[in-house]
Amino acid sequence: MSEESADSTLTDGFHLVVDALKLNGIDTLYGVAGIPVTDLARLAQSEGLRYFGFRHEQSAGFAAAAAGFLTQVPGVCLTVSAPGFLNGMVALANATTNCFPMILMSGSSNRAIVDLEQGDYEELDQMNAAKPFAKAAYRVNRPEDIGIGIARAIHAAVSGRPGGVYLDLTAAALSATLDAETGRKSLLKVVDPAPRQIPAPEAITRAIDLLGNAKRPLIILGKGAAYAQADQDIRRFVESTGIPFLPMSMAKGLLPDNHPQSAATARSFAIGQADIVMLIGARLNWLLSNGRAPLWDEGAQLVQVDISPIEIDSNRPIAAPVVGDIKSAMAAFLAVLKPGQIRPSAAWLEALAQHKQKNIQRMAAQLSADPHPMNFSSALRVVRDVLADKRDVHIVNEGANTLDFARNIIDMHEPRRRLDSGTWGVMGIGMGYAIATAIVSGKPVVAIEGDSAFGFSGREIETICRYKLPIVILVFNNNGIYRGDKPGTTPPSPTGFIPNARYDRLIEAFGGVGYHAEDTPNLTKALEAALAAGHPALINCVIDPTAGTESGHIQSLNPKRALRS
Ligand code: ADP
Ligand code: TZD
Ligand code: MG
Repeated sequence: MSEESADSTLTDGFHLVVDALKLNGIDTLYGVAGIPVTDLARLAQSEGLRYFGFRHEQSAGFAAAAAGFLTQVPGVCLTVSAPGFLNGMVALANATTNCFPMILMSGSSNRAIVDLEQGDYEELDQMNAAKPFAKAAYRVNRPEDIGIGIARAIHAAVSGRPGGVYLDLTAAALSATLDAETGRKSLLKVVDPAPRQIPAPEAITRAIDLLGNAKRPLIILGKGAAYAQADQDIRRFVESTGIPFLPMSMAKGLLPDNHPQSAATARSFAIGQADIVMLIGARLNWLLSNGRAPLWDEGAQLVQVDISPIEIDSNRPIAAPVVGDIKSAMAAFLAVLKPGQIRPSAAWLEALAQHKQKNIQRMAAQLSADPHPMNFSSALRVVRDVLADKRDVHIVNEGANTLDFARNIIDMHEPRRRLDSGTWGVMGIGMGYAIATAIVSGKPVVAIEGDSAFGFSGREIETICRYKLPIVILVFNNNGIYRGDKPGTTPPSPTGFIPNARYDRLIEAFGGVGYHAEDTPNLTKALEAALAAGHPALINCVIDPTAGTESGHIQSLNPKRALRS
């Protein structure tokens, strides 16, 4: 029960929301204030919750989603009605797509008017608009239902496959009063919101038997494995079986990228040649070529460890499904695994080692070049080297070439230190993810951003400066989307921006420190200085506009005109 209403015999919807969140250990809100939730944000703050006010709801929502991924507690985003709600919806849909737990809580207008479409201020049937994009959507119409509404939202967000949940808070319910004692009794503290889902023992045996027959086994770790926080057991399983592993981008660091069993530098070879592949918290979606040839051997057999039973057989047959939560599943594997039961063949390990060696040498040549202006490899080599001994630094990464090169060049050594565009390949997560990561971890964050990608959430540099967060933004400025090599044409090219823009000057408007780096020595100096200072900083990193490729590494997904005019 909040201070203000402690002596009174009445409470209201605003107080009940805050009390329900506190009761359930939710201590942070990310949002944009306005009718009808301003008082909710203010009250939350005065009641000891942390409230982070953003400049756009999409970034606030992305922040909530990132916080959910990092902590397993749903991140909560607070927005106003109709347009504010819709601005937050991209983040909610993205959270659902990425299996991140978050709750989008929006105030909504007068139900009687909205439902007859009579034209209320910010009128929209938000709950129904949210449904197709959310794991669940609920509406609270009465103050006495707030406790249940928040409990249901928490359960839905974190149980089973995590996702985004919409909670509609009508203005009437927020401002309605209720007897304080009745209100207190209406609140509930959820018990075991993400219950363990222990896989069936026969599923574990089936998977181990299959892996025991493998000559060329491979483990693919996805961001579900990172989310599950089963770091020790995953590492123990990988190391005790000796199976080579590949991390998906956000699973990098679950085992260090320089681990001898990492097959990341021989990715296509490893996937193409493996006879049995074990997926742990990774879907066979486009990021894994849907499990199809030519990347995959159609004859390979699969083990899939996933919490969602309907993920199994989604793209190709899974010979050994293990449905359960990854923490329980890995513990179960380790409990029954006998020494030497699974043993990759020496020929397989040797072939992988040779491929790795070849690819590492090829990459080394690219990485050692120091062209002027910088290209993606040379600039990222600087970032890699500066971060080499700073393992607490978290990375956020978006763009096309900027994403693809950084994912490969920057090694991760700790779990959940890298967040990126994820399953949708969405641009705009940058500042929201960086802000939440800095808040949740209390550690420095380096956001490696394409210049286009940065533009989607760049307005949040004011937010970063306002909260004095230790975030260093690197804008890889190549004058455009993918590449900006046709400057000054009229009309401007669909992918080109104003050439040689000085993004570093933007952050200076808000008291942050801007750096302009045209070569590798200056980039090294700027990044070292920015990290040492621990203040908000933006480094405008000049990249050769001809260096990138259209669509980065996924050019094959870009349809081309069949007919040339
Ligand atoms: P990536 O993009 O890294 O390949 P995906 O997002 O495609 O990863 O896959 C993540 C998978 O992890 C989803 O299928 C999801 O159901 C699953 N998952 C999420 N959390 C857990 C968990 N705690 N236990 C088991 N599976 C999980
Ligand atoms: N809008 C949204 C929300 N997401 C998207 N992915 C896109 C548009 C399309 N898109 C990409 O897929 S990558 C990209 C866009 C606009 C930007 C690439 O340019 P960049 O990176 O400057 O960020 P590089 O390093 O120049 O390739
Ligand atoms: Mg660019």
